[in-house]
Amino acid sequence: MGSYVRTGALTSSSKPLKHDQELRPSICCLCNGGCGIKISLDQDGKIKAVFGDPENPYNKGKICPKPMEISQTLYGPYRVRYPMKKVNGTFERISWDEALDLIAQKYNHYLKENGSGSIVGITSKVGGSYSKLAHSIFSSLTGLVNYGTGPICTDSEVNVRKKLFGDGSGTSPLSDVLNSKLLLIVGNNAAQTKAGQFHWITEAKRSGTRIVVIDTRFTETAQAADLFIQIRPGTDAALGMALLNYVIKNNLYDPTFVSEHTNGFGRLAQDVSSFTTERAAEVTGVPQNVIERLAEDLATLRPGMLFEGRGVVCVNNAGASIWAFESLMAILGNIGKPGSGIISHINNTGGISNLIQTKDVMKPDRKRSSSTLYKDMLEGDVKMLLISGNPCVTWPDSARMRTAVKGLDFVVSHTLVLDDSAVLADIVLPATHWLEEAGAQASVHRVLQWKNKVVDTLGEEKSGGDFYRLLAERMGLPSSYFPDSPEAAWELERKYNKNVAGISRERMLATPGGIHFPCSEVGKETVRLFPSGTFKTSTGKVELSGVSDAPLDYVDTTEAPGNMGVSREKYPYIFSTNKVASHYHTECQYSDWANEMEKPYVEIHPLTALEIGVGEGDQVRVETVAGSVILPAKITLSVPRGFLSTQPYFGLQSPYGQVPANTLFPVAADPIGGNLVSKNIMCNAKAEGGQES
Ligand SMILES: Nc1nc2c(c(=O)[nH]1)N[C@H]1C(S)=C(S)[C@@H](COP(=O)(O)OP(=O)(O)OC[C@H]3O[C@@H](n4cnc5c(=O)[nH]c(N)nc54)[C@H](O)[C@@H]3O)O[C@H]1N2
Ligand SMILES: Nc1nc2c(c(=O)[nH]1)N[C@H]1C(S)=C(S)[C@@H](COP(=O)(O)OP(=O)(O)OC[C@H]3O[C@@H](n4cnc5c(=O)[nH]c(N)nc54)[C@H](O)[C@@H]3O)O[C@H]1N2
Ligand code: SF4
Ligand SMILES: [Mo]
Repeated sequence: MGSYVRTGALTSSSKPLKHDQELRPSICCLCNGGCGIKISLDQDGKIKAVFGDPENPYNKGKICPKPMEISQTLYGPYRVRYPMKKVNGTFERISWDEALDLIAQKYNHYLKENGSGSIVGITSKVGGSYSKLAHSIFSSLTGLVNYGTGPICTDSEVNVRKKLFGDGSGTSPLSDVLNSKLLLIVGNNAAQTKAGQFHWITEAKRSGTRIVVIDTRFTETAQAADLFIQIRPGTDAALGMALLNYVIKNNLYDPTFVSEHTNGFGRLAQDVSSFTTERAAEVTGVPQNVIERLAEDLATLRPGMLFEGRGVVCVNNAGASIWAFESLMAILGNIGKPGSGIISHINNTGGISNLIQTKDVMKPDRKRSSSTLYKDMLEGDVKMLLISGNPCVTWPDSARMRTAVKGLDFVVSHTLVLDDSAVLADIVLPATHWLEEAGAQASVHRVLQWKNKVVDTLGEEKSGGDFYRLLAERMGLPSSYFPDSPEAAWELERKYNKNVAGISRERMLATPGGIHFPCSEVGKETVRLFPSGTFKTSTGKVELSGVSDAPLDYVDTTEAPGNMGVSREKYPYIFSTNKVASHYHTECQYSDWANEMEKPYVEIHPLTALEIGVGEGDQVRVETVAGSVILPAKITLSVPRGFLSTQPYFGLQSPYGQVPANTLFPVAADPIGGNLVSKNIMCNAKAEGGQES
């Protein structure tokens, strides 16, 4: 049996758990790791223990603590169990019928009076494949413009990759690292953020793959690497450009791949030509010989793979970093072959097309960027908001987001818990948890696995699949488009999304680990993209210079959006955010176990702590142009001097009553990729209640 975690504490009367056939198999849906889990229930049908599924070829019985922690979210006091309406500032229980009638009436009213653009969805956590499909049908019928996790998680990598390769997905499964000679991990702490799947990286290392980690912090992933490169915050593009320049100048690239499968090599070479390793060493703080050795290793240790994370994607110069590192992989010929390519957290299987007849499609009458959304909410252009996710904590400038949401005419939150965003809603609807909804789940291995429903709901929770269908019915929309079960939804998805047409539920269930997508018909799985060297760009080639009209260039983080024009005297430090193994965004903070392992704190270098006069555990006030938060200090040598980092997900409604860390981030977007910035902002730090720094 693999790892397991037991819900109740052991007592003297505890009997060993029976590992019998009553264990229910499912797939963990938290971090896109796709770990196989097995769940044992007590006589009330509640989760008693969660085991890693040893038969699952991807996690091989391993799991992290999070799937167990969420059992406390499921049954805890924060869980929303029935629909509620805010009356004079307090929530009152209402029926689903009343809630749906009211939402349908308001929706139709704003559609008619203010147009489809007056209604917006911030729906990053809409549910599993059943709910996602219903949400997408509903959006087509109503012209609803949604903001998913794109602006706060993946936009920059998707947009840059689309321009380079014609497809925004990662090209290769994580499991391919076993075929690789070198794995370059940039701004990604997989040991904590794909913990149940991290064994692929340690196994690869044992079998000879060289593991290189580039991070600003000495992370758990860095500790497992052959080489850790500690880089100054926000300078990755400079390193990537110097690696390109060195590889090109010394003819270390793959000339056949470049001539047959790429365009724009000459311009790329020109763009990076002044970026010597010497100059990059000055900018990044990485010694010149380390940069040159890395370039040589990348050239000799082929095939090689790249695994980027939020440390390069959610920053204000993300586009240039991703462009540099991914084109570096391309010119080395590290695409399409076993053990090569780009591993990504993204698990998008593509959308449906042609399901809705043209006469029923409503085109959105307005579109806005994620940055202009704030202004349009504050100025009254947006009237109504549908939330599933927690934007008042997870989007930048939390205070401004909160004010914007509060000021809207009508807000609906479909949610698991009464979080910082849900408390501001007019109507709160109870959502099913992923353990309460079946569906197909995609993972970092580019596979789809069928996730069984494991537990029944205890209240009146409904999935997004049911909610959007019922709402469409009430609104008088053609509701026959909607499937009425996860199984029916998947059949419909297969009919209208060719990427998954060959992947039936039965095949997923019969194949441990699931089926690689895209798979247009049985037997046509795609383990990694572009095996024939034909790309999805209009030319069929990698467009090395096609990412932007402007040349590939390095802009220092302190001069990029969000930090541009900010006084270095007033804000001398850099503030960032990072995830930790025991917490998953909003979902785990309601668990005592998670909180026992990790509480909010800010990592700070001993010399910086000395400079501002704080000791371990003392309160630190961090200030930026956007706002200020107070956090206890964790003094550690793992962060560079002048750099502070905290976990991003705690909110005022969490057990800590913590002002969200995103209060510190102004709304600023990476100009090339479009991601909103959630790392590397200039800040000041002081001892709270102590002397001025
Ligand atoms: N500063 C900073 N900000 C960040 C990050 C960072 O590193 N630093 N990380 C960013 C990243 S990578 C991401 S992905 C985002 C995450 O941002 P969000 O997606 O907004 O975050 P979550 O906290 O996961 O959203 C959880 C809420 O969704 C609801 N929910 C969960 N499951 C379901 C469901 O199945 N159905 C419905 N209807 N509701 C559900 C829960 O009730 C919960 O309150 O945050 C981003 N924000
Ligand atoms: N435990 C846990 N796991 C998760 C999640 C979670 O909330 N908790 N969320 C899931 C989601 S939605 C996502 S998107 C993934 C994200 O997974 P990761 O990308 O691993 O997440 P982060 O911790 O946000 O950022 C990774 C690293 O970037 C580093 N970093 C910050 N600034 C820079 C920089 O300028 N340069 C470089 N090179 N590094 C920098 C940070 O120190 C951090 O170690 O994790 C998923 N897994
Ligand atoms: S590593 Fe990710 S998928 Fe695996 S158990 Fe942990 S949260 Fe779930
Ligand atoms: Mo994310």
